[in-house]
Amino acid sequence: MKKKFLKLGIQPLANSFLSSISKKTLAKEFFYNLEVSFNTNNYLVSISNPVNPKLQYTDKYAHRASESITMRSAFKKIANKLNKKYSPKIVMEIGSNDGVFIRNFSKKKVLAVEPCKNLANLTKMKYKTFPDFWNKRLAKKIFSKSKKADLIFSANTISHIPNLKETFDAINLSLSDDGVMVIEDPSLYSVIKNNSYDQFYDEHVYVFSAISISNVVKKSNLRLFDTEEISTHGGSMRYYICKDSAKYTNTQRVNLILKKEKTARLQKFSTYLKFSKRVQKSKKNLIKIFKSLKKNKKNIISYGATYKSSTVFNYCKIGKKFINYVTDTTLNKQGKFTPGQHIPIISPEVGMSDSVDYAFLGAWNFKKEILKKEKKFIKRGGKFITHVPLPKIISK
Ligand code: JHZ
Repeated sequence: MKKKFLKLGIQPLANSFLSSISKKTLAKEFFYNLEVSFNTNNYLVSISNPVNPKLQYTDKYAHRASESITMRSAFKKIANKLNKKYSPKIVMEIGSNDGVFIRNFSKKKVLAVEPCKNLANLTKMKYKTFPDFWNKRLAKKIFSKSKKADLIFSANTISHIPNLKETFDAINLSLSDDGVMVIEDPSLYSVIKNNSYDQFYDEHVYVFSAISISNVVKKSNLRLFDTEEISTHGGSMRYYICKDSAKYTNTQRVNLILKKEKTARLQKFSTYLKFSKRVQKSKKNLIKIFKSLKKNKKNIISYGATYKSSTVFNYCKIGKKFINYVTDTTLNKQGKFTPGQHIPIISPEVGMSDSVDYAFLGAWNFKKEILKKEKKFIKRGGKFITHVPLPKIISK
């Protein structure tokens, strides 16, 4: 049974960066009600009313996974590690984005799946790229009895696909007998611990735990045999999955993670009700910070036009009254307006000017990288605001 525990209000699609704020464009902006539920049967946490993926993964997809040094080096590291560990002959990535992971493999090994046509166009010249949604139909088109994948990788994508049974059945069709699937997604443990409610937006249909992933893959005759806690995106988990009959024995790490999640009571509905209360408090306190800074006539901007910050701004109703503009390094976000609140997005080169007093960390998950980059801003007295784990001004 699915039980609702969090209401994040009326929200736009997090990828719907607007090219203009004319009446005509605004009239077409799509909104939905963002609520989050807990399934008491398999312990999955999901948004209650997923949006049609065809509205989300269009040829105007803005996010470029290679935009941060942190992610470029994280993908390089895991690609090399998996290559060494499994020596795969065929590697497939589901949700290959701009190719930041596959670029670490020789092109003859790689198959890429990417439904956003503008992104698929970025890799198709070099890598065999399927501009399509991942499902059984596509798996049957790519693979056959004699052709299977030894390694399937998917970062920040499986959590975006509403039909998990279809997704993992398609994985079972595609993996070789001892093939391995590796998934990375933000971890529920971190979201609960950090009060990072902004990990919920239309694209994050699920925020997984090892407990829920292990339950879900079983239904497709697959097995979670290893896990790794990783620091990307504010705390993620890497799941290693194989066929039931594959040679891998379950590692001690899986048992320890499952135990850790149970100790954190991720299998109990009461945990989510408490989280929901903390989220409401976080909203109140963040608004308080913005109001008091504005009262003192401070110039506030936001740093990183993240999908996550779309949830924060629309839930807390933080708009142009508080934030002058948002800076982002992604070229195709610059010159546009944020979803819902319609705050202009500009380049950091122009935006990080001397008039800025405070910058909200929309990309709080890259805090370390950003603080290192913005030494000049900090030196002249500029300060960052964050809401994770609690709303506060970062003084150092
Ligand atoms: P970042 C997107 O979410 C959408 P977002 C998606 N659904 C998902 O799951 C995650 O990615 C993985 C900019 N930036 O990665 C670049 C700077 O401007 O936190 C990006 O636009 N300056 C697929 O958007 C954004 O911030 C910088 O110095 O929540 C970061 O987006 C740095 C480091 C980043 O994901």
